[in-house]
Amino acid sequence: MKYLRRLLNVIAAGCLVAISVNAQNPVIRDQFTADPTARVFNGKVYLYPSHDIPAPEKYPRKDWFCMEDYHVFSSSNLTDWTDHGVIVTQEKVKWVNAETYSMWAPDCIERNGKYYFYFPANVKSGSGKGFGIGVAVADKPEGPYTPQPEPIEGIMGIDPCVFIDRDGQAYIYYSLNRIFGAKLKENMLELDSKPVVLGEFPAKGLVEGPFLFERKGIYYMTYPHVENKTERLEYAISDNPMGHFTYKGVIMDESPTGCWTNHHSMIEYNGQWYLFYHHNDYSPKFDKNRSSRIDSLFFNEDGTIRKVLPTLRGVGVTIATDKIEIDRYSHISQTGASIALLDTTNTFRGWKTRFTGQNAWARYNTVDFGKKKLKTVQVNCSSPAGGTIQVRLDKPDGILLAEVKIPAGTGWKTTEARISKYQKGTHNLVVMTKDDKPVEIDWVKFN
Ligand code: FUB
Repeated sequence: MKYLRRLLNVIAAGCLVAISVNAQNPVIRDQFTADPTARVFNGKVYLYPSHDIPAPEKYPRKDWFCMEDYHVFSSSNLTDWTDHGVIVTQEKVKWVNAETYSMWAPDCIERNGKYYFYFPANVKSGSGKGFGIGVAVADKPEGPYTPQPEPIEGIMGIDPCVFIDRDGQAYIYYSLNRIFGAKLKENMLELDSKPVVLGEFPAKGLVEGPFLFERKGIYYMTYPHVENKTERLEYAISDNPMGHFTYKGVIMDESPTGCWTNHHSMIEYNGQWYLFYHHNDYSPKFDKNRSSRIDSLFFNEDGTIRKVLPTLRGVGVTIATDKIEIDRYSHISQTGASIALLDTTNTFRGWKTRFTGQNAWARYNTVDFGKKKLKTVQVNCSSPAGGTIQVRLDKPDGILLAEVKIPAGTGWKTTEARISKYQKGTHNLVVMTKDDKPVEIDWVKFN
């Protein structure tokens, strides 16, 4: 029996490694992934999110966060993500109170070829209400990770962020309503200074999820903060990793749809900066089940950060011969175009684009049409009255690639049409209605 269970585990782990999940936003599409910390290791991007799950029967707090383990994902193009499976689970960490499902926002950092994964969780001893921060160590970014037997001594708090300065000094930041900072010893497992409150951050409106990075000699302390109703992302800068920090502004406004938390990280990858953050895309009615998103981040000449507008399109290049989900649009027409979930009972099935008027359009940026001539386009759609869709390049009045007459009827059908004019290279794709017959589209694909 034991052998059989072990065999099944091995097979399950193998399956996880093989799963490659598509972008765009949200980037991980088969499970909830909150609090995304991204790191670049060995030329690849590794994503260490926390893992929201629907509350199991034995967990009484149905209206609260519920998290029992962590996965790690990797990508070299920010578009295709590989799930490396579970790296740390509450059941296997001695000091964690596994009744609380409290494996909150983590971080990971490399030092001297070892990878240190930091995670907060409710400790077993004491009142059972306090959070400690644990460390698990691995030889590779994707693990296997071995948790330390005890949390870091001297810290009670959540949302660790670890930073190694150019001089080799490591720092840990975390929060407990305020932001704390301390030095870490070379072993990355123990404090090298007493944690202090970085007092320049707001004392009102929960401040959590600190993320510190350095760029061109400026230390950026970035953090979610509730100024009005929900968390927005703000930042402050300093010439020292322990401050004093000067407030500079808002990086991302409060969620337009009311997701209470936002938690983020930033990386530079292949010369471009990216903001990783979360939103309750797959759980519109319960904002404790969140999903990771990515959008590009830009700096002004003076080092200040430009505000990021959250998008559904996200980042990365989409290959024309893949299924292009235009519901993750870059822009849509002001009237006649919208999106909806494909299946409200299984939100992970994703979304569809709805067109309800003539000349309604959705533009999906950065599609790579490759070097070879593509001959046909397929549209997976449904149109009770049989509408006609135009597929164009770059803009609504751009080159007409194909016209697709959709047969009248209910249910999803894939209709194919020949491409009349074709251009190679990377373009924006526009899908639009020729008439006013309602059409729903799941995906578009070139062959
Ligand atoms: O995911 C649980 C908690 O919600 C995180 O630790 C916070 O940053 C917030 O995102």
